[in-house]
Order: sequence, then C-alpha cells, then structure tokens
Amino acid sequence: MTSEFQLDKLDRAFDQIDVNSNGQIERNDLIGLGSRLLLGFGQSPTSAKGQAVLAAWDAVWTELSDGEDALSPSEFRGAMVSAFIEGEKFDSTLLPLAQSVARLADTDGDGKVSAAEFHVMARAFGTSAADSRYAFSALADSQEALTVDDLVQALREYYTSPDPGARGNAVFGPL
Ligand SMILES: [Ca+2]
Ligand SMILES: [Ca+2]
Repeated sequence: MTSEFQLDKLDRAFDQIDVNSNGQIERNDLIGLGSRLLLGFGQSPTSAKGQAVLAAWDAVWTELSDGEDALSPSEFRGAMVSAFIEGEKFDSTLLPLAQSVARLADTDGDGKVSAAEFHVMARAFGTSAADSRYAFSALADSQEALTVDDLVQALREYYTSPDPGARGNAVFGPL
C-alpha cells in the first residue's frame, strides 16, 4: 500500500522533473534536468560522469514511459509507484541514477559531497537556496560533508520510504 505521504513526495517530484512546466513529463524534461546537472558541475555530456548521468535519466524514462510520449501527473505517480514503491525496479533503474548524480556532485572524487557541491546539485533540481541549506543540515547532521552513500540513501528514502521520520525526506527541502 502506498501512503498519501509517499504520493505527496511523488507529486513534488513531478513538479521538479517537469522542467518545461507544461504539466506533463516527457523525455526532454528528464534530459533537461540531466543537462542542468551537468552544466551546474561543468561536466560535458561526453565525459564519463556526464554520460553516466544522461544514460541513467534515459533508463528511468524508458522504465516510466512504457512507450508513451508523455506522462500526466497521475500517470507519473502510477508509474513511479509500480516501478519503485510496489515494484522492485529501484536497484536496477533509480539507484544508478542516484549514484551517477551523487558521483557527479562529488567533484573531487573523495567520496564526499560538500555543502557547496550539494547546493549546486539542489539548484539544478530547482530547489531554492534556503531549502537547499535546510536539506543539507538535515542530512549532514552537523558533519561538514555527506558521503556519496548518504546522498544515495537520502534519494532512496525520498522516492520510496513510507516513514515520515526518514532523514532522506528532507533531500529537496522541508516537506
Ligand atoms: Ca514537461
Ligand atoms: Ca567531494
């Protein structure tokens, strides 16, 4: 059973992913979000990190769209729930995306994402500066940096966890 709390998080994700704000999610929205991330971190689409991010967004689109050109909010919800909450596609599809984004954000490759790196990532997702600061302090719990694994775990919790107390719920700001 998927809770209202989980659906609310998915609805927020819809608005975030609908980059061209036309009320539907298309492949170009996902590629646009991926491109914004690459631009934020100054990575070219042909670099190893860049290719990983774009390929991961594309795989997510293939999973969610099921051959459709566009997804309405309710179709997006349904596809996210059946793939990642009630289904078991997280590890094969959304996990590689979370990992590729976290590795992109770890610009110096030390396995940690600093506050500055986190804020660049958050801005690409359309998160305000204030929400990004809130998110980083909620996730980092007074550490100076998040590990790549912490960030991946936070993204997993955001997209899948029914627990209102899960720390990862804060990854895009206060709910
Ligand atoms: Ca759109
Ligand atoms: Ca780093």
